[in-house]
Amino acid sequence: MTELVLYGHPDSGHACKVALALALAGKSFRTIWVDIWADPSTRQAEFLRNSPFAEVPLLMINDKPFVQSGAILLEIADRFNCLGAETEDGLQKGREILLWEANRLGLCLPWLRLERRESGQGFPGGTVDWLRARYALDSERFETFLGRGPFFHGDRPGIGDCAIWGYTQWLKEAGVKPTPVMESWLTQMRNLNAMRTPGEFFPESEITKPAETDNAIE
Ligand SMILES: N[C@@H](CCC(=O)N[C@@H](CS)C(=O)NCC(=O)O)C(=O)O
Repeated sequence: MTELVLYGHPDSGHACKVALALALAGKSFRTIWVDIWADPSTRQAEFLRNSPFAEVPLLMINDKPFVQSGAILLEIADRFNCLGAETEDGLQKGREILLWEANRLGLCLPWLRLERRESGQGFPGGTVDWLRARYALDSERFETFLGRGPFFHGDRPGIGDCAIWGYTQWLKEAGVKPTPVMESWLTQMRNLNAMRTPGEFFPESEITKPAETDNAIE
């Protein structure tokens, strides 16, 4: 049996992407809450030993560390043959969405959310306009990528859906609006049996049981 330990925090969309993927894959995993708002040097020693930038998510698979949310999603899909990786086309689609998300929605949404959280402190003039302009284009392209849906991977969600969910779950907190197509995808995502709130995914050190759902792959 594979031992899975995920270090994360409920404010981290990157960590939520990985937690959702494990839940959809029907895997048992333990989560360890890391204080991402504290001085990095105060974080757990095992975490600091294994996460080179002291960032979440860190996924330990049988004691081997995996970092960078996109790379972790690909590892999960490939290792467990799930979430799109069951077919060549699905895996290719997953890779394309992951890299697009990291460069686009995964850039503008976390910063727009942080800007509101910090009431603009430390953000040079023009930053928000630039990020919002990027979001406007990203939300159009979201629709192109989604195609006929209902999920990015077709009838069932895959790693691409997990990646895009990471920060689109907080559009309101980022001060932007979803398009109608985004809204309907977000509703489908929220209704997945494996879905949990960030706080449910990352309570302090608790075993997160796999959801018994139609979405579970095994
Ligand atoms: N590119 C990384 C980004 C990870 C990241 O930015 N993690 C943030 C939380 S969302 C973090 O751990 N911040 C704490 C810090 O930098 O001290 C990924 O995709 O995993």
